[in-house]
Amino acid sequence: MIRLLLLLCLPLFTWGQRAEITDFDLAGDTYQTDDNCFRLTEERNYSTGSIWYKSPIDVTKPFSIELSVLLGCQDDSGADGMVFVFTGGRYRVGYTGEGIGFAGLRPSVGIEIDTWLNEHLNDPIEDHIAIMANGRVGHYNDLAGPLAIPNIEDCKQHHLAVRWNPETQNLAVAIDYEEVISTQVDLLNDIFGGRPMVYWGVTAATGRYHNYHEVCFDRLSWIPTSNDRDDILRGQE
Ligand SMILES: [Ca+2]
Ligand SMILES: [Ca+2]
Repeated sequence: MIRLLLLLCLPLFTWGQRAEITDFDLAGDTYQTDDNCFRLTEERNYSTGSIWYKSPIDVTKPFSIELSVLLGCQDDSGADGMVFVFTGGRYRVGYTGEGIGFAGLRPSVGIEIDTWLNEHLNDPIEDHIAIMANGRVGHYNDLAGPLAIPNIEDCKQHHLAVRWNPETQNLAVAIDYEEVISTQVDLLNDIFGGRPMVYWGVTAATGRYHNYHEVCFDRLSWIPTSNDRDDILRGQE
């Protein structure tokens, strides 16, 4: 029986590359909760944390990064959210609180999952997702969104997939295996000034209201073999 289970698991590990705890730099309040999870913020005001993959990725190649996020258990009073970030500089983080560790960070692209209404940032009243450029957290120049999503502060892990296809310049995001938002953007030239190697990470922050925020890893892949590449591109059709 165990052999059968191992055989069933094998395709997962031949498709992608599993993240290890030592592959990440931790910043702020972040700590490891078990072998594959990081807690980025605690349930207290003005907590902030981030994780950063130590090696840069190449935006001239397709990749798919899959992980799980947990945005806490408090719906009405929970804040502020998380941002999946691509950035040109290592060890840099943006403003916290309503900036969720992304505000002011450039060059960058952020996929924001925002759980707190900040009226001056033009936030929708609902939890929402947006793809934003260069640390601009006000929803005035988004690459895509903001789009309302169902309450995500539900104490549950949600699968998050970020897929990039450099041929079509499509950056797509799926939550719980459903694509929720995408944009066409020339990451290489319009965002990162022709420099293909960028860093990625996840940031979270609280302000005058709070939730805990966690990231767990399933698998990731950014140096695909030819088969992986076909899989990634097929996943974007
Ligand atoms: Ca907000
Ligand atoms: Ca909510």
